[in-house]
Amino acid sequence: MSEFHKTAAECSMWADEAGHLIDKARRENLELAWDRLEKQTPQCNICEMGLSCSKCIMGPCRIIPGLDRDKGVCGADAALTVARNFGRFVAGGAAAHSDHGRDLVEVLHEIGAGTTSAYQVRDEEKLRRIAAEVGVSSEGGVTEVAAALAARLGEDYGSFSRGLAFLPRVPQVRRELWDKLKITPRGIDREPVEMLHRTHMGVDCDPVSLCLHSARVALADGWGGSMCGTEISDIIFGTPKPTASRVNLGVIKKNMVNILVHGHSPIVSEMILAAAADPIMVTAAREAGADGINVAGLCCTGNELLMRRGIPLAGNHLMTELTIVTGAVEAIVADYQCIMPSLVNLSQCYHTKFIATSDKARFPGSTFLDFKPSNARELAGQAVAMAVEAYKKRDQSRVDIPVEPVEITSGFSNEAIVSALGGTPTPLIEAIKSGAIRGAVGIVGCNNPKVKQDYGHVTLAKELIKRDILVLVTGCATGAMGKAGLLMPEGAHLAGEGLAGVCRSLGIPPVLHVGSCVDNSRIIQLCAVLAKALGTDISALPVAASAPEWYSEKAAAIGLYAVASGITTHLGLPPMILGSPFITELATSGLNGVVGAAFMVEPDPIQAGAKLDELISGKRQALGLTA
Ligand code: MSK
Repeated sequence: MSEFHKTAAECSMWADEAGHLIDKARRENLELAWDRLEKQTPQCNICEMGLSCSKCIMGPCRIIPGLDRDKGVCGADAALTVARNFGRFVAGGAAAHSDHGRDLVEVLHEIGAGTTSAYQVRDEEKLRRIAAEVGVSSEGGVTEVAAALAARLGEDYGSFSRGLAFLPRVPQVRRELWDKLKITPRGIDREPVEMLHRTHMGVDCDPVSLCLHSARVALADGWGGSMCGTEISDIIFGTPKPTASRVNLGVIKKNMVNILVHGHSPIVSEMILAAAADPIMVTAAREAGADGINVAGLCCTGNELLMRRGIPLAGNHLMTELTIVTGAVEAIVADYQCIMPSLVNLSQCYHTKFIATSDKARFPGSTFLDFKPSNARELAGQAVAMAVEAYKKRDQSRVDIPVEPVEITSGFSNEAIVSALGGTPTPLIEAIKSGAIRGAVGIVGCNNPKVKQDYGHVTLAKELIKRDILVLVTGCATGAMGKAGLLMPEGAHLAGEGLAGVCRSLGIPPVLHVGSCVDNSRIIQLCAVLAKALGTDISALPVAASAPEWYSEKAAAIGLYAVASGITTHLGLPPMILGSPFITELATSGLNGVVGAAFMVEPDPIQAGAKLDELISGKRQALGLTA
């Protein structure tokens, strides 16, 4: 167990509000993720190394090199077993992001077909711009263009796409490399399905071939499914602009009906937000004794509402259970991904309604509302009405909201960043050339109860900005950065002189919130824009990515599409590959010679900051810039 492993007791040393509510849960005999982790510890070392296989019933097999068990029943050795397991892990993440993206394409299709009135195109300029970019007609009525764009992006989900619509965004030199390596993604759905095929017993038995296909799967996510999710969400719900908001448990209000939206897709959460503003609902809430209705976000659907609407963020992945423990949450409305099944039982210990809304994410014991674009408005009204009813059953003596909210700024889409720079990326390029901004790191992703909550994110960000390295943040790292004051322009006092000067002149924070986990596509797109402007490949840029507290298959897919795009990626915890020295070496070093980037595993965020600084210095020098 590393020194960064965090027990429930240690949690209170780091995040006061978390520790406070963990203590409350103890008094109320409630079990949380940290408790379950302790019960699971020590965890299976063979699984942790990626050396167990349960993909057929000749097994399950445990590969233990050196103990005369160096092969499974089928003959697969450590390298093949690790490669198969990692391939499926990445495919799970890519499938999740891409299926999310498909849901947005389908809503755009319904807008085009005129079969939904709940959703409209809010950013017509972006609709027409993206349509023109991907080669469909941008002329004509909005519904006509929406239908054509949905049809074009829908093609990318099949096997016979003419080539992913967003691939021309990738610098030519990188596309040629992918073609040479045979890892250019051919279809968003095709690559994860092919991974399931390849990892069936007796198909692809070459660990290198499987690793290359893992990269292709991840690229289909980053430049395909996730990019569709981001771009279509912007078209339907609006492209984010800098907006003020608040973060932490303090955004839950004692005298309000509190509705927390949880999951990833803005399709449901945007409707809940609209329904909560309905004067009839607000009157009902007042009649129930509340001052009104308060909507706040959790995890990435929270990031979606935060970016576009300035809706406050109550917490990230590890805070979701604790929001219920405040005793002041009337409803959690969930769509999919990163929603702990434990939330249903926990909500039953309070007056909280847990409302599931996606047919593909069912939660036994919850209330299920089968959201579709055709009924979204009506069902959102039902969900809000349930929350109002729940308020009447709230036990005010159990309410405990231990903190006041912290102010943040959000909404830094690529369009917003370029607009802040005067309409062109040139000032950013000049700042990088001059060394005022020495480079940039995208800090992405989750929390994990094995890691001190928020510590990895915040410590690494501080290490980077003090070295004049701009940080872009997505997903659950956002809450951590916000609580630490790094999402406000005033946070620039923690930055080096160069970055602080840029922040002051533009009025921006040293850490820019760029969205949810699908919105890591914004970061790779921005890197592609910079690389093209400099006439180079992405791998030459002084940039990196980091997931200091990651836990999910999606984070693995993000990390791998970043690496395959040429962006070295730091991980605070190793993936389950250490059982194969060959695969471990390939991931952490060998890939440099293949795609010009690799994974860097470093649990200590201070050390990670120093290593990323060294990487960025090297890239700068190779470009002929001062280190
Ligand atoms: S929600 S994937 S815990 S960022 Fe996107 Fe947060 Fe990670 Fe889920």
